Amino acid sequence: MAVSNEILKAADPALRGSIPEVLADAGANRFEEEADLQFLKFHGIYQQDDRDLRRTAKHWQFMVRTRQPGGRVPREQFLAYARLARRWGNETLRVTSRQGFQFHGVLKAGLATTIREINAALATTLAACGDVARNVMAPPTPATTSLASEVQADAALLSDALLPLGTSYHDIWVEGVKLDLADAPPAKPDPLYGATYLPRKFKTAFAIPPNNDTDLLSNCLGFIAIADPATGELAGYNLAVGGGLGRAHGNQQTFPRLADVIGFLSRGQLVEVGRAVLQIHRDWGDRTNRKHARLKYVLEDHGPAWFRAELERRVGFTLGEVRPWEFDRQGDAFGWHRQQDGRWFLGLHVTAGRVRDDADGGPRFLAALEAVLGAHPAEMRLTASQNLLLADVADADVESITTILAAHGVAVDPAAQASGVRRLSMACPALPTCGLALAESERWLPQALGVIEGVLGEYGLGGEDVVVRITGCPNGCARPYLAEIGLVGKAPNRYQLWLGANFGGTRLNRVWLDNVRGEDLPAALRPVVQRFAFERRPAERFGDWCARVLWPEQDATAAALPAAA
Ligand code: SRM
Ligand code: SF4
Repeated sequence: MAVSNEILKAADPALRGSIPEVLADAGANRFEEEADLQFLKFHGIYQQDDRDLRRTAKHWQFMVRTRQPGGRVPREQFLAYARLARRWGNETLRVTSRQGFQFHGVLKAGLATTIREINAALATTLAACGDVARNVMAPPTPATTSLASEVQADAALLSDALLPLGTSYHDIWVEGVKLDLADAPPAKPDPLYGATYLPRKFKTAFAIPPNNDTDLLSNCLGFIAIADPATGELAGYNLAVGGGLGRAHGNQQTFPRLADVIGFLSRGQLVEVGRAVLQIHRDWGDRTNRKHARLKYVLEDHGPAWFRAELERRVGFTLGEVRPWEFDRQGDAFGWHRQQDGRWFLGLHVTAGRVRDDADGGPRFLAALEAVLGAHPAEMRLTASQNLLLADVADADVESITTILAAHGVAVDPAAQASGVRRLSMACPALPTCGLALAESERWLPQALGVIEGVLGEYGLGGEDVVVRITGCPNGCARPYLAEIGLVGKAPNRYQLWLGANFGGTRLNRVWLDNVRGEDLPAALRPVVQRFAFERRPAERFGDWCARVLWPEQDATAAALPAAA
């Protein structure tokens, strides 16, 4: 039996519901119809309430998510976002784990203006959420290899090619509220998605080996850039399909899964292959059970060989065999670096992605970025690890930017920005905005990292880089299952402790302890950190040691690379 989301989409393929009327009703502070709440997601909007204030009354507000292919945010766009966050949001902008921005705390009175002005800044929130292809991720670091700009261009091309066209987004948010629905164009099935869109969300990423800075294998669709060994030019991509991390506590039918790498394609085949993979999800995804509806379960149920044959049948050509590739690292570049074109870029760590002005005398990050981009031509780029870069900076501007940042309490030297553990960390928003949060995440992150650094320090591992990621529930929005230490919320102040993913993002971690109270985290970590300190091989990372020693039945080396189909 189709689940209710399927019935709602089928009944109104334009995804309009009564959104225009509720928007026009100044007396309404929220949407009440289930159809509206679901359709808003396709428009990049979530209705939320402030969970800190729930005991008194529900304080309705909205989260708005932008779509930034490859994490690119032109200067004028950022300045518009900052103005909107100050005027209509909670005066923060949040860099997401998929290289987008989120506004939190937007009241209904400001919702239409916020979305209209985001579009006026030549950005969109369309398809930032919902059962469609989400923001396409790509390595944001400017030209550290000759492939970087071509991969960025391909990500933008594919992002456009995967956008839904048939929704009422532009009618409602860009052209203005239409009250007379009789005037609205008749709903036509979307040319790519059909009438009922996808069974579930669909995620795409690019990466350039050996740096897996987009956690490529956790995506439904992934393109691993392959350079021609003779020329160094971009030859094409290895195709990865069927990754995904979301799971539910106590439901063994749900699990994190890494993508299978099933073939090689040329750049010219990119759009056709991308659209065909999306349509396999559309046609084969399980529409009867949203917990089993992601593309990863199609791969799990039918296997990579079946998938490749189905894909080749649809596109009418054969994929090449998988070319050699290896991911051995992740992470962003911090501090000032030269670009290949001679200009500069600056990598800045943002704790849990939250760009804000600290009210207690800490860094005024939002104001700093407004001042820098107000005065200097530079492009902002968001990273998949919730950090940001300022790119394309001229020689002459480096000193002035450094000075402006310092005046706002923002350091540029990597070590002064944050410790290695902190720079690699991520946390999802969780409380108070996320309606699905079971435990704190973003707000607990600084304290939890302090605890972890303290335990590392006790065993002489003070300078050790360990990837720590926290989420407030098992959905896995900060990709905790690809962390060396993952903490996954179970209940208030209670977390599962996952250990043992690798630094290249090619091996998932496993549950080590199921129910750790926040204050018991040091005691939970000490035994493993102590053994690691004494037993590690030279230069062995914490995650690799955990996989080798805690789960000896699993061959950590073999598991590190997904098999070709
Ligand atoms: Fe997520 C739902 C935040 C990346 C898996 N995610 C949500 C919602 C919208 C909660 C809800 O449904 O009510 C969260 C909004 C919280 C808030 O207050 O802002 C939310 N997800 C986020 C962000 C902002 C987390 C972050 O720390 O940055 C990320 C936005 C990315 C973007 O710009 O598009 C975000 N979410 C992810 C990722 C990581 C990724 O995609 O690389 C995952 C795991 C990968 C995956 O999809 O498998 C992820 N989010 C989920 C799931 C579980 C999906 C599943 O297959 O089970 C949900 C719940 C759902 O869809 O039902 C969810
Ligand atoms: Fe919310 Fe869970 Fe995602 Fe965190 S992981 S933002 S708690 S859905």
